[in-house]
Amino acid sequence: MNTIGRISPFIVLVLTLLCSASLCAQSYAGYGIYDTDFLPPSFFKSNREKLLRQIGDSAVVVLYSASEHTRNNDVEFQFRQDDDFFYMTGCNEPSALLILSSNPIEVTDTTGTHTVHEILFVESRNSRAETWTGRRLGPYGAIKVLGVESASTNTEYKQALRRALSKAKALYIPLPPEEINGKIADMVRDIEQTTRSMQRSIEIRTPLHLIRGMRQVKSAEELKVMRKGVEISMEGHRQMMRSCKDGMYEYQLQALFEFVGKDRGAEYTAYPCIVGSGENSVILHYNTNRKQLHAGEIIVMDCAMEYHNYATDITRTIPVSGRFTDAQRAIYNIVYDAQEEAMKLVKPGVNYYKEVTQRAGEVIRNGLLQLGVIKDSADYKKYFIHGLGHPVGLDVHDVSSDGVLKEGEVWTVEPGIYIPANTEGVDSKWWNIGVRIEDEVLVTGDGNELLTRALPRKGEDIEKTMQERGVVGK
Ligand SMILES: [Mn+2]
Repeated sequence: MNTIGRISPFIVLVLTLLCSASLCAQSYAGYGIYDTDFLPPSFFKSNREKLLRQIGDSAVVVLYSASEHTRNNDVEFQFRQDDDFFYMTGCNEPSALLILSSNPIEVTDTTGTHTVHEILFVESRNSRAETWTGRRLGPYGAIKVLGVESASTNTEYKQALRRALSKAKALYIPLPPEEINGKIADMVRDIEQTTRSMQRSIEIRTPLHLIRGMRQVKSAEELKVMRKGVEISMEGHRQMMRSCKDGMYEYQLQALFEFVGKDRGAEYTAYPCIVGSGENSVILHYNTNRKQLHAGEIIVMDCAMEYHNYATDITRTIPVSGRFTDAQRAIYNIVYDAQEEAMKLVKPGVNYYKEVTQRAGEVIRNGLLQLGVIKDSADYKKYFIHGLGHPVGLDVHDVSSDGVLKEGEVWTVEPGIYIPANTEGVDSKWWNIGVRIEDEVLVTGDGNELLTRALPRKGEDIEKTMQERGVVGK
């Protein structure tokens, strides 16, 4: 009795927490949001605060969502949010606008009249429209779900903008992209006119370098989301390895990858899947994926999912038959060694585009010289024709940096060798061998962590995995 008496407040507390958590998830469902592992509102809030600190006093920032794009006639491409706008809001809706002001602005919204530094403008809720195109946050939902200080419908931004600009010396607004269209294009044009019509001179600047500077280093919360995307993409690759056989089509491997990716909850591929066999293995961004696979060929599979807006980027190269030929293995091992040697150098302070890239180039050059594929050492560049890698984040080719690595950045390391058929002076046994191995590394305090470690990468390990026929996870 006593024991129960003592435990019960604890049980009540636990039950209350559980209930509120489930109520929370349930109420978001009213806005069409069912996932419970999105980045928290505090992440986006802290990004907005960092940006406000960087723009200093008397400045206003306006950011806006991506446009919707027609695929054909009445059909639109699936909407994909603008990365910089997403990074500041967590909002995945079109026709949305964010105003940040270093001077407080007085607003009246669904929660009353108060002074704020941030207002998000979104489409109003409209049951008729939502029946066609899906549930929306609406202003109340934007405050509740995204945690912005204030929100209004996207027809009401003008007054707030005038108020914010009335005391501002500078307006930070991105230049509209060339393909801007629809409602957001009208809004951006209108903002330009409003700014010009103000009775005082306001300096117009771009905020993108500030936001992109922030985006380079990933927070622990972002890394959690990114690791999930990596985990899902690795599962997809394992499935392709286990299912690959002579006579299948490239698009069937792609279908298996995309099935696993979506089955594990990723929303989209991070880029169109590249599944290139034989003569297509030497085409860097081949993605029509229509050819039949034949034993004896090699396949470059550059496939990765996007999870909760964050990209992944992984490539594996496998033999159709399950066993590399001697020539394929020789090329594969050079690329593998180049990647190993390059990854050893990845740590804070090192210049990726110089030291790391150079090391991979040396290994490829020496390997090709040794095999007799090249005779002149400068010629290795004819076969290793792309950069060694790039940062990954919201964009698969994420915001650029000067290449000097910082703790918390995620980079790909993706050396490759591609030898097309009929390459003059190169023995025909090397023709149509394309190999790319691409992994993601996280720069840590004293080195790096290979995020894709769990996916077979050594030639022998790939062959072993290909023998495990069947369905991943079974
Ligand atoms: Mn890549």
